Amino acid sequence: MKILVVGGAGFIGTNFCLYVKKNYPKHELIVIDNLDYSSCPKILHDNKIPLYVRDITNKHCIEHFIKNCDIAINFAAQSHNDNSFNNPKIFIETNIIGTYNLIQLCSKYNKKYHHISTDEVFGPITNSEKNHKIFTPNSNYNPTSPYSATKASSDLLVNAWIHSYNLKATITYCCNNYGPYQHIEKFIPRTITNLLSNKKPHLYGSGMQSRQWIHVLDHCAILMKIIEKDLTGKYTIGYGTEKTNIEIVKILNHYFNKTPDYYLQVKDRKYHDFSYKIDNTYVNNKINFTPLHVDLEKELQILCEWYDENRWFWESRKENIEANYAKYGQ
Ligand code: TDX
Repeated sequence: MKILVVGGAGFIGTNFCLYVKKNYPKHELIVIDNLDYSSCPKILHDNKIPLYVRDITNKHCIEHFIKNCDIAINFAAQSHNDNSFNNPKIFIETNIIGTYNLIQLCSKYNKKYHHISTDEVFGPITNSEKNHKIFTPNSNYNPTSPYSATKASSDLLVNAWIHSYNLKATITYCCNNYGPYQHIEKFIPRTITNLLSNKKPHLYGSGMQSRQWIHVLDHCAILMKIIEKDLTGKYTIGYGTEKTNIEIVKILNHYFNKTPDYYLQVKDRKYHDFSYKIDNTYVNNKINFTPLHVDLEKELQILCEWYDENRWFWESRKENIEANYAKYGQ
């Protein structure tokens, strides 16, 4: 199978390529990516995975790639909530127009399309709802940030193209991913690289918000099972371990021999979703899957070592990222 990995030089896309190359060597991988600030082409080059610099907002320059693949899997997105509050337009362009271009072309050439969505499209679960609310593929959409609104919009386009144009597509909604090659603007790598730089972690607001954390390679393994089984439909993926943000900071502080309260409480997000909870039943009924990376504390320790050993990946970016956060009091 010829798999077109759209946005394959970003965090999840890179891990997906490495996972497929190692575990499904019979498949051919081709990556298109616009190589924006969060991409890292080096890993693809080192692993001899073909990469073409293309932007999905330009339909003509991606047409050839869709025409010549068996399936396109779309990881390409502006994905950082904090950035979306300050510069929403680029989220609309990449996440909505980009998806529109991809599904138009997949319908035209009768190619299968997989859309990477997110738990955030369902909106927050509040503290009082925590024990009884859980998201399934049939849950209502209620996005609260410009980022999640653009992801929700793109999901709706995919859904409409399935009905209106017979697009053969799948959508997955996964919980928060962690693992190697994640850009250091995100919470876990930002916290680890702060600690590696002798700076305190920055905690937004109370730190009582929680996320379900899944290792990126478990997410990639599920995606490949969905692709291999040639499934259609929508699947929520929530095999992650739930932790509050303050719990994550305390775990990481412990590895760095810091006291649990070694953090800076900074300005909260403009709107900060309290938590999400994702159901696995639908995906479990279709695939046989046991996650491999279930011990979050052990995996976080391995990840700290990875960021320590791979300073080439982040050290030169760190100052700019932190200067940008400082502009907004975070
Ligand atoms: O320095 C920080 N301090 C902090 O307390 C940062 C960067 C974040 N946070 C908090 C905000 C969130 O509650 O940590 C939590 C996680 O933040 P992010 O890493 O920015 O992730 P989140 O907003 O939960 O969104 C992530 O999961 C869903 C991804 O970034 C999205 O792309 C994905 O769709």
